[in-house]
Amino acid sequence: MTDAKKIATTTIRKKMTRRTAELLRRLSEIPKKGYAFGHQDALSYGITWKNNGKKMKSDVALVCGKYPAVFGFELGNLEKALPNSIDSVNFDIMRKLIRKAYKKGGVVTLSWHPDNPVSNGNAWDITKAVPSLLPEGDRYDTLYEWTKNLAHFFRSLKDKKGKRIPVIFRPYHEMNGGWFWWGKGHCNAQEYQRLWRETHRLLVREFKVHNLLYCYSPNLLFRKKDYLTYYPGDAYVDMLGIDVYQHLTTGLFKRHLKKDLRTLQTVAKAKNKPYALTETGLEKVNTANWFTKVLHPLLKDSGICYALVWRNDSERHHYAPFPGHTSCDDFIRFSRLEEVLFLNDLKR
Ligand code: BMA
Repeated sequence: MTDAKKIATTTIRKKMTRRTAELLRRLSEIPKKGYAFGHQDALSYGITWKNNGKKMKSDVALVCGKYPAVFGFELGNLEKALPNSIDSVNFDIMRKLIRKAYKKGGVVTLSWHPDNPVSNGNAWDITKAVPSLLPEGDRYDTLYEWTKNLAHFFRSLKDKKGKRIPVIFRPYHEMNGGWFWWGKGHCNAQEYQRLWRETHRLLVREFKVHNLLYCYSPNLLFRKKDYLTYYPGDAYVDMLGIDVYQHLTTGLFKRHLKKDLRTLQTVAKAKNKPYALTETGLEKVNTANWFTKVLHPLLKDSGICYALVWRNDSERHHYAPFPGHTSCDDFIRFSRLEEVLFLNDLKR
């Protein structure tokens, strides 16, 4: 690392708000007690309801009486300054829910599925785009505008006293898969890293956003050495993650997750950064005792700070139980396990 870069890095770290540094410390300390349970869009909607932002509500809480400790929110569409996310959550309501989650001691993590800046299709439109977003590219102005719109939202996340709420930002995820425009096959590792660093630079330097922790999260790996292929560098990443879903058999999921969690642990320990299972789940949760017999045994000694299951969109697309679901009893048992931390277990 050149001296100039070293100085730049130190400056960036120093600007992090006190609360953001505190969030980083909290995340590092969670594994001493267990791991936190997270749910994507937990507060925004459930299978039969939608939140207007006035009160906390969650399918998970309706089932087991406890709120998740980690709350996922999705930012897709915010880059275009649209009023609602790609999953139909109004951003003003989202802001209110983030405030409530933080006030109660919860951890907030933000995913982002931005549209394809070249084709105007969605995040899954794999028209080549990354090179054109880079400073020398012909769509750099789009990256600038989009990042500005995100920054505006991040800066608006404030508690009652006007202090900025710290959140985890997990952009350009699952880059080692080929399904997103920023993923494998649609840009090379160097272009990806430059996109990440430029986004980071714009947020920190240009738009003065200092309440974010940056999380790097590839999808399921094939080889251990693949974890860092797209890694933008220690100065641009605060925590490490991995997304591993059960798409096929339980046996395969167990084998894959076990291996990947070990990789994650090794890399994160060497880098001294907290790490998490940033997305997981079995769609529809239709395996008996999945939470207590499949997921938990894999996670309990993994050292992760949290595991987040994906969203409860509909009867066909959900990852957490809801009242009446066949996995409710198992989930209640899961929620009572000492090592599984819910909102009340995370003291700030
Ligand atoms: C995917 C699905 C989509 C959703 C996207 C972003 O896994 O749940 O329906 O739009 O995540 O949240």
